[in-house]
Amino acid sequence: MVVVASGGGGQVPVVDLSRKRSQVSDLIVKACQEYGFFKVVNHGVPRDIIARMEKEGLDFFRRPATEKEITGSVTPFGYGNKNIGFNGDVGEVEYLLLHTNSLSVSQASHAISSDPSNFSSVVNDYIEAVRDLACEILDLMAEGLRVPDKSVFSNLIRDVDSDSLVRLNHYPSGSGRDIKDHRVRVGFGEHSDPQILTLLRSNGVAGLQISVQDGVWVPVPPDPSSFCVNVGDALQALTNGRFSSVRHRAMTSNRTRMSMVYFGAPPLQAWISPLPEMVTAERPSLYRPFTWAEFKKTAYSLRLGDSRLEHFKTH
Ligand code: GA4
Repeated sequence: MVVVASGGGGQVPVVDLSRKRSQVSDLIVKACQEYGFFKVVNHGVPRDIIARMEKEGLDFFRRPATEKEITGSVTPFGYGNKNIGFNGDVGEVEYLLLHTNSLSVSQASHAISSDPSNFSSVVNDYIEAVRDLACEILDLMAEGLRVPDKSVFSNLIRDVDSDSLVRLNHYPSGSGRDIKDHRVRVGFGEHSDPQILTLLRSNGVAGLQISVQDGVWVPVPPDPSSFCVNVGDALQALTNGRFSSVRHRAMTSNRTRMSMVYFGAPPLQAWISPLPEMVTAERPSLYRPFTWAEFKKTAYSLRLGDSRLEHFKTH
């Protein structure tokens, strides 16, 4: 693992997926234990698939506000502006949030694009490519953790009923006045992702920050050729706390940033509980079993920055 110094003096782990498999899996486990976050390079997602998805996103956000608002009618998925979740969280961000199942993508594409069949095929290609990458990373994690069934994590997000999402976040550049005002510079406030694994790709504009310890924010240097990988709450529970879901946030700047984020999630009815191999007499189960549906319901009843796993602790 190469640890790269970031602009702000902090460091983020970088994993080169073209290296020897056993080394890669050990480095991934180390990064997930220490940070819950790493960057992958040489990930194999074709550049044209990323570029086509980026173009669809930019074309959409460039449209007049009134046209974009109409897309909001595909609720709970569709266009959002500033409002995040349903409990009063706001940020300097507009976004498109889509479920990854192909029926959902196809339905949304009619509201989002003037060429729905092209939009669907671009989005489906992107989803398939990042899902494959997420599954590969999850298999490497299982191998590094020496879990006998190396597909134990990836099976959850490969399931046809997986509740995975894809999100395009567009952070407009702030005006000079905004930049001096710290309160309006938060694009997407501090939180952890509820799902299993998140893969984020952004354009070459800085903004993403990860929390390495309470109150210490490390900027992640922008790198459009890599993917950022976040451990989500569900993976923290599955690993009985060996991996920690990373708290992160996005800040705006004087340049427009767009990120494309895939959230790998289990099916709604799937049970999440610490894997037996992760539970020992010295390290008893930290979390009670819960279904993904139950966890999601809790997540949506709380604020963005709240800790959701707290509600599922055994003691
Ligand atoms: C954070 C990760 C994903 O973007 C998301 C977000 C969701 C939303 O924007 O609707 C949530 C947020 C996210 C966590 C807590 C709840 C749900 C907003 C919110 C206050 C789509 C997700 O799955 O959880």
